[in-house]
Amino acid sequence: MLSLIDKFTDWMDRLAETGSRRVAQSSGRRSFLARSGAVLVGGALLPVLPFDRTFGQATAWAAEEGDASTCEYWRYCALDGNLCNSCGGSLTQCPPGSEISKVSWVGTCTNPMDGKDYLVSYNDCCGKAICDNSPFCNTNERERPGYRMGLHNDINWCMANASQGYHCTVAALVGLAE
Ligand code: ABN
Repeated sequence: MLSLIDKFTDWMDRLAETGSRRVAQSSGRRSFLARSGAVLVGGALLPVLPFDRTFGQATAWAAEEGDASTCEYWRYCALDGNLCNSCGGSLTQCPPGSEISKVSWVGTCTNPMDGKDYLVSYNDCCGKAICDNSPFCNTNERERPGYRMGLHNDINWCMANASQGYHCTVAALVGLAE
């Protein structure tokens, strides 16, 4: 008597056989070989193709130096707010209990390590009382007065969140400024 495993392997065999017969019937030997060749060559080339391997980790391509708990840190060049880094969060992550703002202010800062300009997104962390455990930074490079609305950053970016209380600000790299 056939065991369950034997039955299963029989079924798999039949499935594979039917599949191969169908492929063989619907295509000539040449086109079958050409297609298999293309699949093999494609598979071998895939790992050497030049695609972004950082998977969104901006710091992988920007050399870093400096102390991210002080206002002098290079990414904070256009910041107006408290540093989440000193409030239980990090340079890019809101402290527990607060949530990232839906809108942000984007500044352009020069990285002293490579001399290149980077776009930095300043997002406020919302829904918690202001964090007074951090220095208040008001560097504001390239910021303009309130009547130039799009260039003004003295704004609570929690305005579009359900809970609009301002807690602190994070600074994530967006990309190279061209
Ligand atoms: N973007 C920081 C902030 C929050 C409240 C008021 C002014 C600035």
